[in-house]
Amino acid sequence: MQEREKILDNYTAKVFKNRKDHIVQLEESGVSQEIAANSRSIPGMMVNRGCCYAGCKGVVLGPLRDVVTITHGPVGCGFYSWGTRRNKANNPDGRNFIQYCFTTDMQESDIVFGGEKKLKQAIKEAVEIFHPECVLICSTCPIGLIGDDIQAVATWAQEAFKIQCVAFSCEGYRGVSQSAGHHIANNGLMKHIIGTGDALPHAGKHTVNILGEYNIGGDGWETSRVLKRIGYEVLNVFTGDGSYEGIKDSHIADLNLVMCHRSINYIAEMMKTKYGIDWLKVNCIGIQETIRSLREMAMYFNDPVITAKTEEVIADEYAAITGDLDFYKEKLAGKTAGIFVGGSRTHHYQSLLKELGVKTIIGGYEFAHRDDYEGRDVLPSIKLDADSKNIEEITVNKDEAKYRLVIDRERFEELKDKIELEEYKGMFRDMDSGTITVDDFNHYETEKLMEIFKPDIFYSGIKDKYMMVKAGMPARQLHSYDYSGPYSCFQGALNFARDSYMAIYAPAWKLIEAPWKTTSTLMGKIGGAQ
Ligand code: CFM
Repeated sequence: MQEREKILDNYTAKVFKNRKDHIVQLEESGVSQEIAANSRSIPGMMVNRGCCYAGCKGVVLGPLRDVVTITHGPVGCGFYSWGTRRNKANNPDGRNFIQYCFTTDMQESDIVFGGEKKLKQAIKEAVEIFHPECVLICSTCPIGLIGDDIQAVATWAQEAFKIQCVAFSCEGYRGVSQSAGHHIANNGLMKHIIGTGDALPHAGKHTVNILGEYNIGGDGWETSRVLKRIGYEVLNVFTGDGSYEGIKDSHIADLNLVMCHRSINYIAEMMKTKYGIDWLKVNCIGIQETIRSLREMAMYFNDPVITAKTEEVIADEYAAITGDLDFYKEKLAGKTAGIFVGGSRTHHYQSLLKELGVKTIIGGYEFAHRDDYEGRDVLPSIKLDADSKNIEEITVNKDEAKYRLVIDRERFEELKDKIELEEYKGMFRDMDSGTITVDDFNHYETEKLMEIFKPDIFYSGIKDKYMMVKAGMPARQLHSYDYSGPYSCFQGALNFARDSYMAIYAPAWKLIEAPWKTTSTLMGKIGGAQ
């Protein structure tokens, strides 16, 4: 029996029918296969997904440091999205509001009589105390159910306080996962904030935005440091350590770099249509992938000074880590890994692991779409279901005054064949035959895979991490990096190698044995005799 069948074997006919298309065992290395994705989880199954509100408020909007983001809903939603994602932010002008939790704390009576008054009061208080330039409102499930008009409240607040106020109808149930919330946040930022500034392009400089980089554990800072060394001007990071003031002028960038395709490809596409900005799919996790990304950027700009500096910085950054890295490579060679994360990282980390000599044998995403697995060329063939249609698709048009092409279209076409310009090839093409990929993985499947494959280390999330650890398997969190990081670029690769080494070689693993391995867990007598 193939490993895939072993996992599916225990399911009832109904569950089998649903799950079989979400589990793919690759037949051929480097070749994509079809997978079912972005559909409803089966009720009752312990999955690892978050909700739409989590994707909007927690992932995309939350890291903006100079806006007050108010959670309109019961206090729990605000509380659980407060500081649990390690999107670090600086405090350059004293305006870093992300350490605060702003919520309307809806009570039973507010649910019965409506919460608009309370929301207005919350905005008033936030404006009086913090004086933000912009207030964002994110609604939670009950708000959609009782029908509070948050859009009207936003319009009221703009007039009452002469600030910008944008409301996001990102109720938790809207969509099948946090992915819906990414889309809603992308739409709102595009409609109301991006491009509203009046800055002019910085002539003579190569300016870039980094999209889909949330500065977890300082990744965005490390990537920006390397880019600045080469001579790029990093205009905005979306949205890790990002700012409202900054992204208003993000339309003047020469190139958008897309790190997490899943959460932000909408903005990349819309900025292309509206302002003419090309986007390049980069991956700053792993040494070879970082080098590829930097070289492709240099090819795009085609400036001899930048090209030379790119090689110089690559050589220098690499030389600074090789000695230590060799030690970890030696220790990690031949190990195997499983990676289960959200919608991008399972792909991003495979190249780094390969460089360290670690083979990824199991992969999984919580909420990726088919294009993240199979590549963007499947986009036209993805049928929208009722859940996807529930999310607004906005159309943007060319902004005649701000539209600007940095390179001529002939060169663009030529480059498109050579580099990942406006292209994402997806995760499957970088995986080996026999590898198992699970979409919307649940606890049972994770446990079963562990049992079958027994990887040396598991890179996971918080829900599944302790399940591994209790079974005596080293696990590292790839969402929050377990208080470590950065993991991006060269120095980051070294940090990751060190953390992986420490996890696998921790002496604790030799001292523990799961109790069920040595003692019987079932006691009793057969035959009824006492
Ligand atoms: Fe993109 Fe992310 Fe991810 Fe994501 Fe996330 Fe995250 Fe993630 Mo946790 S935006 S899809 S919704 S890379 S919070 S920074 S680690 S699941 S793989």
